[in-house]
Amino acid sequence: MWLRVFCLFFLTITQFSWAQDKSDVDISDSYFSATYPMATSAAGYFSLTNNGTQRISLTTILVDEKVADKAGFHQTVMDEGMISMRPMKQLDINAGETIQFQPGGNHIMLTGLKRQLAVGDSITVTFKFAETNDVMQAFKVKARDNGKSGHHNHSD
Ligand SMILES: [Cu+2]
Repeated sequence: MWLRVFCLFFLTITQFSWAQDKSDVDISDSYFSATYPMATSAAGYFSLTNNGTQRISLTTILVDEKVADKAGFHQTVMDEGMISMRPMKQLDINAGETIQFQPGGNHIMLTGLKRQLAVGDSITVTFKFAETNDVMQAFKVKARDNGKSGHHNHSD
């Protein structure tokens, strides 16, 4: 009995480390736009490649609760000539596919922002997938690019 418990435990640990070392998810160019002192929301961008052989689904994005109440991912859509944002519930990424979150398009949205994001800060973001392990990624804070951000503040 004890032996069996031990074996199960060991197996779990091994699988976990294996998956962590060989993550099929590669995230790069990850950053948040710097915010003004009283801002209550912030937008972040990245590109993500699925190097695995299966389609994966991004379901949840998390940040430290000291940074913001809530993180999510949004789609920018044209709605009767108006640019608006829509929360996405999940995002499928095919095997070998790279998705890009960039200004004017899809973005990570922090709401209930609790501190200013200043240039040079680093914010850790956790990506959760339906099929594979969490991926933690450092996001740098970069100066906001006012000219082409096309991003509107939320009230929620
Ligand atoms: Cu948004």
